[in-house]
Order: sequence, then C-alpha cells, then structure tokens
Amino acid sequence: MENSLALAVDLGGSGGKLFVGSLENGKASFTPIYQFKNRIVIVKGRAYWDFLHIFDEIKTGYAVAQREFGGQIQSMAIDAWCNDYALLTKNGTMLETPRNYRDSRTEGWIERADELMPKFEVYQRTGQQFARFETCYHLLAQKEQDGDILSLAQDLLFVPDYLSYLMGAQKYTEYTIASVTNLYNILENKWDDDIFRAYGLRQDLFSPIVYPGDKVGRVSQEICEEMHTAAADIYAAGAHDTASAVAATPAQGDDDFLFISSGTWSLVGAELKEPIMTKASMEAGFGNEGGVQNRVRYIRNVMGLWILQECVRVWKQQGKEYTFAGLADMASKVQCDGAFIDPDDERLFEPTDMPDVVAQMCKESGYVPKNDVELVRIITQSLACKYRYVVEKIETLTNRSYDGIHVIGGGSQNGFLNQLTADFTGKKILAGPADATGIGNILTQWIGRGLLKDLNEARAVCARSCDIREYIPSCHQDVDGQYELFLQTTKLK
Ligand code: LFR
Repeated sequence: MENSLALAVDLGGSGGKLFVGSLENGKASFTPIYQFKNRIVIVKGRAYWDFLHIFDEIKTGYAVAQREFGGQIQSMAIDAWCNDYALLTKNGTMLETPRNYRDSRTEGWIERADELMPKFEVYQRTGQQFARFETCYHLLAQKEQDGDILSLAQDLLFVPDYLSYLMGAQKYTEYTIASVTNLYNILENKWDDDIFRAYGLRQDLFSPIVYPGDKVGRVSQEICEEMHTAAADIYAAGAHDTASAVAATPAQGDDDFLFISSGTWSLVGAELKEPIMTKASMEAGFGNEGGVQNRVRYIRNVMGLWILQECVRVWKQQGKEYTFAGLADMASKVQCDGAFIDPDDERLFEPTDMPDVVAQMCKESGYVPKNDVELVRIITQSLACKYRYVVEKIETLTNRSYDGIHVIGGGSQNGFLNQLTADFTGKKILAGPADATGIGNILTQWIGRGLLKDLNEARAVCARSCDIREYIPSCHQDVDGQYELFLQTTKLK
C-alpha cells in the first residue's frame, strides 16, 4: 500500500498543533506530534501576531515529525484562522508583521463600507456575514491609516498561504479563505470586480486561487538543509481552519447537518449544498462560507471560548491558576438561574479585562456574580442559550429541522457545555473529534493525493477512526423558562 503519511499544521488563536495521519484499510490514526503557543502581541495599541515565532515553530515541528516518522512523511498542509494577511514586496519580504483580526482599526468600518456599497448588494455577491474582523475592513482601514505600506505591496498572502509559501510552496490564495473576505463573489467564483472598485482596493495583490486538495509545491531544499530533514509535497488544505474542521465532521451520507465548530470561536452552522442569500439570512447574521469540495458552511460566529480563555489569562496575571476542565467541573456544581450575558456583546471582542467586563454585564442585568466559578457558569449557560438561538434561526432559514448537532474542535471536550447545549437545544449532541481541524486538513490531503475518493469517504474514515461522545437532553431543568429569561436579559427578543 502507498505510504499515506501526511502532516497537518493547524494554527489557532491560542496555539499551533501538528499531527501526523496514516491510513490503512479504511481506518486512520492521527498522532499529535508537536505543539506551541500562539498569542496576540500588542504594540502601541495595535494587535499583531508573533509571526516569526509561528514560522520558526512550524519549521521545528516539521523536522520533529519527519524525524519521528523516519523521513517518510509524503505531504503537508497548513490551516489557520482566516482574515489576516501579510503584505509582501516583490521578493516575498513582509512589509509589516500581520495584524491580528481583533485589532481596533476596523471599528466603525462596517457602517462606512455600507456607504461605498450597500450591504445587501455586497451580500448578494459574497454571501458573507458582516463582521468587523473581515479582510475587507482591515484593508479599508489600512488604506486610510497606513496607505504607504499598502501601496508598496506587490502581493497579499493570507496567513496559512504565506506560511506555505515560506515553506516552499508557490504564491497562491486558497479558496476557502478567499471566500470569507467579503470581496469574493461566491456565485461567480471569482474576486468581485465591482466591490473592489467601490471600496477602492487593489485586486492585483491577490495570487491565483487554488482549491483544497491541490498540490502547491514542495518543502524547499533550503529548509531541508537548515533543519537536516527530508522534503515533502505541500498541499492546500481547507486553509481556513473552520473549513478543515467541518471536513472532519463524522456525518454520514450526503445529507445536510448541523455543527458547532467549537474553539476560540463557536461557529454555529449547517453544511448545505447551496448558499442562502436572502435579506432575511443577511439580517440574521449568516454567512455562506466556502467549504472543502464546494460544500457551503452556512454559519454564524458566536464569541465562543474566547471569553473563558481571556478570563483564564487575566486570572493567571492575578496569580490564580485554573484549568478549563477544572473550571467546567466546578461551574457544573453551582446554580445561577436567570443570570445571563449576550456572548456576542461588542465589549467582549477585543483583548480586555474579561472577568471585570463580564461581571459588569451581569450587574447591568441584575445579578452580581459571587466568585469566578459563578462567572464561568454564567458564561457557559449563556453560550448554550446563544447556540439555541442561532440553531433556531438556521432551522427557520433552511426550512427544516435537525435531530442532532455535531460539536467538533477543542471545545467539544467541555462536557458541561455539551450537556447544557443538549439541554437547551433539545437535540442530541455528538461531540468529537476534538482535533477536527488537523484531521480535516489530513483527510483533504488524502483526497488530493487520491488515497480517498471524496468527502463522504473521508468522513466515513473519520467516523470509524475517532471517539465520538453522545449527550442526550436531560429534562431536570426548566430550560424553556431559562431560555426565555436569556432572551429578555439580552434583548434578543
Ligand atoms: C476560527 C475562525 C473563524 C473565523 C475567526 C476569525 O478559528 O477561523 O472561522 O471567523 O476564526 O478568523
């Protein structure tokens, strides 16, 4: 049998993880091989990624993986969050360290862009949600604030595509990441000339589009020599991490399904065959993100575990060390009935003193949290309620109901949140795989290499090879009454 070894480099907001996958007789194994931390670096009020550190860690992780597997790894691919980009000179030198999508420069730009081209006109072309972290708003803000950098640039590569380029690949723009810029026409499948014109942005900065599963190059000789390691082919995965994660949803057959891709963000959505681009869909905040093998991720972002991650970061600065598992366990043992926040409140978006801001929001709605554990309880039950809110909207907009929800990604390990999600939505939760993003990245490489036929076969392999836990709705709480209070408190009704 052909050597199937493939390496996934999966970058997230809080860290990078490398996995090696191998495939035999329709079953796969995925071995975590290297991890590193990632973080936001604030410089004079501007938010950046520690980009050189990320690249250095990828090189090291790649060499570790090749060493562990006797230099036999045949292919690699990189996925990451979307939106963020590097601007390059003609020779590929970075003009600025990539900004973090939470950077405050995009404040107010959704409204300002509306004056350049009305939102619904944009939506009918791009099908994307309007969120201030999107690439188009960063480019508009950058044009105004740092136009000199932008006009010097010869190329723009998105973070995972640039990292692939540094590893040895050609310059390319991967489709799933292009699809969420709010500059890409998903119906015509190309950059939207009219939007570029209306926004006054340069389309010539972008490299040719490639698709998940395409071969894009080979690890350079320079890196192999520097790291004393063997070469491998470089593939495009779903470069957008959420596209890779959803590719590894262990759904069976060809039917649409609901999912929550749970990590720093909670992406609550349904996989569809066709986009929904109505006004109602736009107003409900949904985007049609491009998926692996042209599936549509019909999605709305919920702030997700970011809120807890920020709390843990701030508590650590205050000398209090908590683990996520420990906090979830303690929070499951306290009651804070009727206490809720809207996880998508704008105040929670940028890095901040999260415990303080959340406590303030609780106070505004009439509840004073007594301690950190209560705060975690309130955040968790608010997330579960917000999931129900989004799921109900999906069912209305797709005009169908679903029995269960696949929860994939690191957040699927939070059993307390899974149980509350089952309770509040009244749906069975199928939790796992926790490493969906890395797994989806590898499955896509295997499709590209011809080792798997298509996404359905890839998902069947995933279902056979990964642990999936079930959570059944329990009826010991007055969930409808509590949900009603959530809607009232957050004014979502
Ligand atoms: C998840 C994710 C989301 C995207 C957000 C910002 O990691 O990629 O899909 O909306 O990060 O890029």
